[in-house]
Amino acid sequence: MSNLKIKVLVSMVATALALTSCAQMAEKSTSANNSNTTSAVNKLPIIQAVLTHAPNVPEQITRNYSAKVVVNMETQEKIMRMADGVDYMFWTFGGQVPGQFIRVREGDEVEFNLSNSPDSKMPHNIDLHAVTGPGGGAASSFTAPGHTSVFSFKTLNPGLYVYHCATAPVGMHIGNGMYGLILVEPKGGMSKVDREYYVMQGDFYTKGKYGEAGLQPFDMEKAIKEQPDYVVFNGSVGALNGEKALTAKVGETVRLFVGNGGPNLVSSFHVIGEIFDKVYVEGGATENKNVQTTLVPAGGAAIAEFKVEVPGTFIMVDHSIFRAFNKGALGMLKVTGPEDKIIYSGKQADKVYLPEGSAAQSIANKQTTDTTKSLSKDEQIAQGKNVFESNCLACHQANGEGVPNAFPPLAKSDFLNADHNRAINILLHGRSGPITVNGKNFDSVMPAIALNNGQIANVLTYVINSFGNNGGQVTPAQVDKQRKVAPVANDNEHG
Ligand code: HEC
Ligand SMILES: [Cu+2]
Repeated sequence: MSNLKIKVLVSMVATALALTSCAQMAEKSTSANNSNTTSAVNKLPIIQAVLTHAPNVPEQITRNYSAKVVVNMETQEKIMRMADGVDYMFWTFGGQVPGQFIRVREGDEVEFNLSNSPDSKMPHNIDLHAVTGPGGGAASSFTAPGHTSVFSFKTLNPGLYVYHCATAPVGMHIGNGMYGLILVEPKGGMSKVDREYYVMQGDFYTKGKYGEAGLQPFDMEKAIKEQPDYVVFNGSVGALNGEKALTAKVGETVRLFVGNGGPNLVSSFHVIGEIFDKVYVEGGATENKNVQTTLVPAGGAAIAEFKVEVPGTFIMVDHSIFRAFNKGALGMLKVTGPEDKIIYSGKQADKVYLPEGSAAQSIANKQTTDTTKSLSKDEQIAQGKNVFESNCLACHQANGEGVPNAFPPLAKSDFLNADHNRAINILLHGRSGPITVNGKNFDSVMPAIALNNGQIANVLTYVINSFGNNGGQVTPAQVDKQRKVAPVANDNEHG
């Protein structure tokens, strides 16, 4: 009996489809005047969309005619890295967060094929903000695991748009990473630039606190309270750091397609040391000029363009700044090329300024429960590199070379290599006062940095195995032991 029912249904659907296509044909042939009507349904050339994973963006569109663009996308639920030692079951468009970047042209007809992986546990759909129609496509694209839905839309408005899953509970689908960007280029095209990148922010809510190791489940209560543990670019802490940093050369113009999936937070997107020459506000047609920080709404976007004039590492942040340094909303753009001392001189002088009574400042250093499972030395080095880049690089510099008269070198540091426990104590408690490193005198302040035992062990293991240092290993147990010893006021004179 159920078989019969299905057959009846199928024939009904087929009839309905036939009816619509007839209607479409009739409509098209009348509107197409006396031109060829035979292929009226499919007059547009068919193009298979090239989709890219962040931070990459598909090539700029050069054609000057409309096309039927076929997009194939698969929703996948996947355990991936959230931070070092922290995993999360992400729900994705295309297997990564954010979802694949789609690039089409104003006036195109987009045929969207949304497949839901047979391995999925949940149904998913897609709401594209570039769609004019109910739910932005959501109702027509509701797709059970192991199925494919097809719907089409015409791109009426150019701009940069967010797409996201809109299956109930919507907040949870978005909160697990189901969002991405679709760019509808205006008919006239976009100006040529040297580099284009895709950066998308999202906030995440986990049962464990920031950095707590293991597979972390989604926390609905924190999500409702809008208290994320992680705020990240491109799906994980450090996704745009170190070797994964964006790159450019001096003199080039960079265009960032910036999105914000939310689900909750609004982003104050800023690149430290750069000014956006041009911002397409909210991803629309309005151009703002000379912008320091641009607001990217949850479920919104912005296009930021700037020429890079000097070399260096430019840090991208959500300028709600605790999110950047404590929750992960920090990425990097590395610019190489010749310096321009007129545009930026570099440090010209450094004089010690220590007002009366000043001492090492301590950043709230609550001992976080250390859940780091025991790592191999190589794993420690790999994770320590990330700790270094977000906590030490700013002062001690990218290759540990330090800054003359201000920050002592960690490269080939006789001070560091002589005594690892002393270095542990510096990280635990900070340090101020005179210090001699490699024969050079320094007299400054290093604040204590809120790191847990594992992070301190990893960063020191990384440093002593890098920058020409003598090698070795620092374990979390060793750090724990030092933590329990009362801080020593100043320990630079003995080795
Ligand atoms: C805000 C700037 C700043 C940051 C961030 C910082 N340091 Fe330091 N660090 C200093 C200063 C300044 C000194 C010297 C303090 C003094 O004069 O007594 C120092 C000293 C040291 C020393 C001992 C001297 C040497 O060169 O061997 C070590 C080791 C060290 N820092 C490691 C680190 C590590 C690892 C990190 C990251 C987890 C870090 N520091 C983050 C400023 C900083
Ligand atoms: Cu979904």
